[in-house]
Amino acid sequence: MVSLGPEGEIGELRWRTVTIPGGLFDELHAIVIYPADPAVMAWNDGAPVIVVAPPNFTLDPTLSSAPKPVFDARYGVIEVQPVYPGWTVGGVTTSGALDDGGLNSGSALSETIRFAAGLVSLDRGTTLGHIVERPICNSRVGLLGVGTGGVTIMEALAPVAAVGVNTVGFALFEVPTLPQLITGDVGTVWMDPDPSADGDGNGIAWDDGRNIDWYEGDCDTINCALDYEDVAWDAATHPSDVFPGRYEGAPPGVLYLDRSGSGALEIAEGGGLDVDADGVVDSRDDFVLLPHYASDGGVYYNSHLTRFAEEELASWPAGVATLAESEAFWGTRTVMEEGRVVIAQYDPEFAVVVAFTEEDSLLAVADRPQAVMAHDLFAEAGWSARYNLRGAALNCLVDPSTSGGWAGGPPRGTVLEEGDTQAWAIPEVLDADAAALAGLSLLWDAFGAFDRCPGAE
Ligand SMILES: [Ca+2]
Ligand SMILES: [Ca+2]
Ligand SMILES: [Ca+2]
Ligand SMILES: [Ca+2]
Repeated sequence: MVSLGPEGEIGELRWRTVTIPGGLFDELHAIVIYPADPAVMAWNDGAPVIVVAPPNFTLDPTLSSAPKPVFDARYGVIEVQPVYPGWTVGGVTTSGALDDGGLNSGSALSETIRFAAGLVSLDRGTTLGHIVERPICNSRVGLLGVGTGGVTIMEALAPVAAVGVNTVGFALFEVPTLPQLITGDVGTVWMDPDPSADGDGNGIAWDDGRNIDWYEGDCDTINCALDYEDVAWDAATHPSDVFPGRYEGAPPGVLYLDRSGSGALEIAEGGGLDVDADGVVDSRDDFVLLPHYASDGGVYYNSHLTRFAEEELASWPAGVATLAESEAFWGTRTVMEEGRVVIAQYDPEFAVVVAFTEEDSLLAVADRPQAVMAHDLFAEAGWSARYNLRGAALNCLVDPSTSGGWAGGPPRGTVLEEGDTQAWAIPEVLDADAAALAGLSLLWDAFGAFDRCPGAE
């Protein structure tokens, strides 16, 4: 087996694909991304290693020729990404079918962590250190979950304790923590009739597509108490009729809340939910609920909604997963369920960072139940959890003129109410680097101040 595959450059970064032996896969690949200049390191002793779990519920074909790095070269981090089963990234394809963030994706990530932490060598004894040609500190690696990649981190850590002990912990960046949040039942940012205008006058321009039935405190660690009572099925409408340009390959038919009480689904002219064109999806506009359209053709609404719908609908729509099928699909695809398994397995030595920017990348709810529930899950287990960035790490890494004067997240251990989260959000000026900064804050919590900032704590 040949260990090293295609390589390339992106700006001041180099990347290289590797083949990881063993595991469940006939062929398992990962991508190593590192600064071209070996002198760029966060610590003098060696470069830290972060395994990044990119979002993976839906195949991203734009990665087929080159990976998408999270860490800019100037941070001096060695970044390792798995190539999930069925994915092609940087010209290499991991064997197996796409599994939409399921256990096989978790297994690919788990093997990638083992490689990054030096527990698995490649062909001819090649290690990560050989590939990047500089000293590295990888006896314990950081993990960074981006979006649904955070779900996969839990799936990677839950089954095998031997993997997790080689991590310092994980940063979860804008992770939808429950199936109802992955499917966007609280409303998504792209449902907003006008992302630049504040339709409901609450001071936030991007939240006007939220489900008007969501209230602060509605989500616990199992479900969000959304009102699905008016749920109905429209067999003829295609999801792309409602949301032009999205879900074009999906089968027809949508579940919706008949808020107008008309007995039929009304959508806005040209698409969208704002039928009365007042700039907000409100209590008079029907609300379309979305499933996960799986790679295997399955249509999986979250189990909480499916249970409601099975009781309300006179007949079950063909092609839509039943409650039993929905529960089987969503079983491990939740941070909150798998997170409890992870907590039960490991010593409370992991650091946890729960990060979010001013404008969420998915959910139209500025109170961020997803972040609060993730933080509290680990903090209540006695783990060292923080929101967003350590101020000192921010000041070390980012020129104050580009951070808009933002001072960082709240001190480690701070408990936030949902209504307080927006005030502590990473500002939009840092948006492009926010996930990387969350990962770097995790490293700082685990290993101490970066050598490039002497005297900082
Ligand atoms: Ca708006
Ligand atoms: Ca608003
Ligand atoms: Ca209606
Ligand atoms: Ca409206």
